Amino acid sequence: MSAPHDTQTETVAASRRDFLRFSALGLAAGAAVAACGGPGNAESAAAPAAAAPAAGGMPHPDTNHTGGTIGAHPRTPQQVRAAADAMDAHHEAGIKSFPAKTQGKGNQKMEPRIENGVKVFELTAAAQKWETEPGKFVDAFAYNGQVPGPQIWVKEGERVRIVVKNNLEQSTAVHFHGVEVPNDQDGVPFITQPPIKPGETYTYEFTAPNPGSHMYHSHHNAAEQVGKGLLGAFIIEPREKRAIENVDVDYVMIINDGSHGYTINGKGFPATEPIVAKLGQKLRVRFMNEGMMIHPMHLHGMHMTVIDKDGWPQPQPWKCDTINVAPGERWDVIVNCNNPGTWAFHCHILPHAEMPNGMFGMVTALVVQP
Ligand SMILES: [Cu+2]
Repeated sequence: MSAPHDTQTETVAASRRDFLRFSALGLAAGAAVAACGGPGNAESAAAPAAAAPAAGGMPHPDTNHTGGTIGAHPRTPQQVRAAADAMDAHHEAGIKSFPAKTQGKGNQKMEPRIENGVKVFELTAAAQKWETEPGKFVDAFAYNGQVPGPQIWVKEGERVRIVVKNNLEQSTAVHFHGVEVPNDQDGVPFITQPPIKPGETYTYEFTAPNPGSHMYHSHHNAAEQVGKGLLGAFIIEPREKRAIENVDVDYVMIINDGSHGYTINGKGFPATEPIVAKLGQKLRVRFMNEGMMIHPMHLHGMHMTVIDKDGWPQPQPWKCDTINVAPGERWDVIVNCNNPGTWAFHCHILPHAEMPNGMFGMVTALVVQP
């Protein structure tokens, strides 16, 4: 993960300065937070920038986050309390700013154009800036201005055409991951097609085959292109749904870990999007990993019932509260939202989710409204 860390050097340095500044304020700052810890307090309102999560940022060597002693100089109980309060203030500010506003929203369902009974989707790949968390703009490659690209939904047996315009300054191609297309539609340059050169347009067409939660992504210079955002959900609905698929909320959760850091649907906490359901509703989560690492996704408060792997029904649904999603995998789970409250929902590789400055990266929440 050296690349994401490098891009965040400035953020880490800024957070460190802020942290030290908070520490210098000592008990006064801590007392202020404690005294007005309600939703509207000034610390929280001012804090999102200060709390900018420092992905991978390690504690300053002079800053003892564990509450112990540094070298030969034991700290007074007041100093220990002040340091704890300063750390807690960062954590609290991050949580209170969730869901934080950022520019751009990816993973939005795309409406096709119908031409002679064919569902036509147009994708344009282009470079742009993308705000992953408040104030953090990264270099992105986006389909139609979105990271992840727009969701494509079709039904099993439908004729589908995908028209891809390449506005990048490098060649690209689109692979339909998990979709059992004819060989010449598989989107791998020099194996099944020539690369789509800068400025060119290329058309894919096939009949939607095996149903399930699939993906589309670049298959050219993919570590860079997919890491920067050339990816999206490609969902083929079955001709006939199983009873267990009748849900109230259907949510696509795409995780990634390239040059944008640890993201859920293109954003890092606190800019991630909460999933909202009402008490008693059924939620389907379609996990998709477009990154290069495994991410064990863990839901608090309720279990998940796993129904599909890579779009294929499991021999029998099975239960868990943590599902390991490896690169390229899709797992579909059902959650019976029977426990009201706001529940943390995060990757359980903890350096992908929580550090001394608070939660960041692959963290969101399931909100079950009473
Ligand atoms: Cu992870």
